[in-house]
Amino acid sequence: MRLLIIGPPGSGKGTQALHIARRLAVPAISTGDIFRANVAAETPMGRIAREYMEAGEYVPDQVTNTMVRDRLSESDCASGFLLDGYPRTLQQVAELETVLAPSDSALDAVIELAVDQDVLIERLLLRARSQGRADDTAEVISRRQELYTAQTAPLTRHYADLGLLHLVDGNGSVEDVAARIALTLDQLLA
Ligand code: B4P
Repeated sequence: MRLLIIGPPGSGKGTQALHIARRLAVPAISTGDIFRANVAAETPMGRIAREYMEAGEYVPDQVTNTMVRDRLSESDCASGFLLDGYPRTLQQVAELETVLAPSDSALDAVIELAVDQDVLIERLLLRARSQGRADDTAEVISRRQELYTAQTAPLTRHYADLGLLHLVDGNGSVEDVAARIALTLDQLLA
């Protein structure tokens, strides 16, 4: 299966992506995680990504698209994948469609996590205290949310029009949300 998981910062994408990938035996590919690994290793890409991430801005499409294209060409993605945090812009949507077109491997589904605003903030501030991620300050969280609303939320309309979108309530515990996603996966696999 070829899946996307989409949702605002703090919606639990990365957390749930691991559950889904384990169940479907596909790689979970998080663009945020790949960028953070490159920032930590101080690669040329990491040096570019760092300034955008720390400001809560999106890393430029060209950089992100090249990275995802390379990752999807690896052999473990041949029979499926779960993309977490990509695409985030309409330009990335178009790029993903171009990447998948030659292999005739369209997406199977897009899972959107919907979470109340106060819950999102609470989770990210909690993570800021426990993990100290550079982009989890109140100011940067607010910018990330603003960008999500302006640039990423509109993508859900595109996937709804294609009949691919599955909206899941992302409020509640990790286990509650995982159980709701499992029901959606059951329907997709039936
Ligand atoms: P991401 O790493 O994708 O950051 P995120 O949106 O906060 O998602 P994340 O997966 O970390 O958090 P989650 O909601 O699972 O991106 C970081 C940055 O990278 C972006 O701002 C951007 O600069 C750059 N970037 C990434 N992809 C890009 C792209 N395609 N184009 C351009 N730039 C890109 O979880 C948040 C917290 O909530 C966690 O601590 C988790 O433990 C907790 N949590 C989750 N579910 C919970 C639950 N049910 N109950 C309680 N806590 C829960």
